[in-house]
Amino acid sequence: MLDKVLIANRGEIALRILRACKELGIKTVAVHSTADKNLKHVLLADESICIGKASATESYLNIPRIIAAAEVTNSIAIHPGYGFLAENADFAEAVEKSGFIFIGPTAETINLMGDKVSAINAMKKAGVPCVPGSDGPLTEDNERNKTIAKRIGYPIIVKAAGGGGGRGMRVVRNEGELIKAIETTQAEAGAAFGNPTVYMEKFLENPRHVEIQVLADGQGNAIHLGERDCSMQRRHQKVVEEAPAPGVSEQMRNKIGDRCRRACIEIGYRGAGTFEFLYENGEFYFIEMNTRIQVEHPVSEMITGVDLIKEQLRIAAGQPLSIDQSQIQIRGHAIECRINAEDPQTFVPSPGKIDMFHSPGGLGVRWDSHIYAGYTVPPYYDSMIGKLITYGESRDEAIARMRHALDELVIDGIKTNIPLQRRIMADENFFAGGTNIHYLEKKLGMA
Ligand code: MV4
Repeated sequence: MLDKVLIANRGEIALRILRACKELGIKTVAVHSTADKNLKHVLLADESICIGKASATESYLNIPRIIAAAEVTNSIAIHPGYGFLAENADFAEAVEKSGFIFIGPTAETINLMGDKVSAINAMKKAGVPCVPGSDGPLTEDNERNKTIAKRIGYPIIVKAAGGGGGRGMRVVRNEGELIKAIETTQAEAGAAFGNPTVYMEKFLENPRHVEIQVLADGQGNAIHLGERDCSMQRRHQKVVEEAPAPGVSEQMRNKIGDRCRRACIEIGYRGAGTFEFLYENGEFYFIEMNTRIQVEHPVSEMITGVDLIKEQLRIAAGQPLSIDQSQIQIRGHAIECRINAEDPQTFVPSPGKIDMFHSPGGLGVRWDSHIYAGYTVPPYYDSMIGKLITYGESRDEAIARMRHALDELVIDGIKTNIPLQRRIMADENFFAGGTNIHYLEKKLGMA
């Protein structure tokens, strides 16, 4: 096993990684900004190092400082968590070049998936179903672009190859808007990502966001852990996630899961990963792959019993996968509500001191959070302060447990989105299951 792991992140995921390390007998190093010296995982880690000022660019995004911290602590490996440097190929490369293990895929794989055009090409080649599209970058040839759009059929969507996660996209509903839209998206993409490359896809009007979790050891073995439905979102920020996805049959799961599993083997994928799909009329359409552990990984853990962070650590230590696909059984249902320090009406962040805190509990209730009474939520980072996850034998049982767990959860002193989560858990359409990516914004009167 790895002797010592440096955790290059903060908040709940840093604590989640620390707990997995402790279970495996791995020593832990916390790196933190000046604003984060009182983080729970910093206090629990074997060693901790302040790496810079509060601003993320000076600390959690500061590659030389993080590598220097790994050097002075004799760390073996670096876990990037999610966000920050987790999908930064230059970081993965710098980590490996400095003689440490990057807990994730190779820099080459991160680059392949970071470019959405090359990611789609790789997946299409590996037999993963994709959205009908341009099958490559658009060129200066406007007649060619019009022909591609006509073949696909309007509406189409122009996307930046360097984008992803909702940045750099434009819907086009007829040929008259096409050329202008391509040029604008190219210009924006060049400025935002330093890469003006754009591509085209059929625009799906009312899809759900369903993603497949995978684990691969880079030694020829890969498994899938079923799907998650992440359709309950606002402005590309997920609010509620669940597993399995309502309405996805075991047969469909096995079919799409097997395609993802095989694709991992074909591209030599290593680590935890997620295949993002749009799901419409019972069909899966690949859009992007995430090469990191994701915020919503706990719902997959709850329905499979697999500890995804421990698996990441074992894979990084060079161990082959300890489980094969036949040992993965989907059982029950899990829901995750993201708890944010924000105004539940305006969504404006609400940092500050938590003066009272009561955590929920009981059978099937999991609370992944670093907060405590007396903790001050800093204003510099993401507003997510915890994740409430409930498990039940059925979806109804998981929802019932979530409703009561939200009632038990008390966070006073700052505003939180707990009232919004209670509204969602009381929503009849959420209860019915299978709402699409536009549902929450419509409910909130945004769309
Ligand atoms: C799409 C789409 C419809 N059709 N692609 C937004 C985030 C990025 N990961 C991909 N996105 C979309 N791609 C086609 N061909 C609609 C979206 C989309 C979306 C996707 C997932 C979750 C929330 C979303 C919200 C708006 C648009």
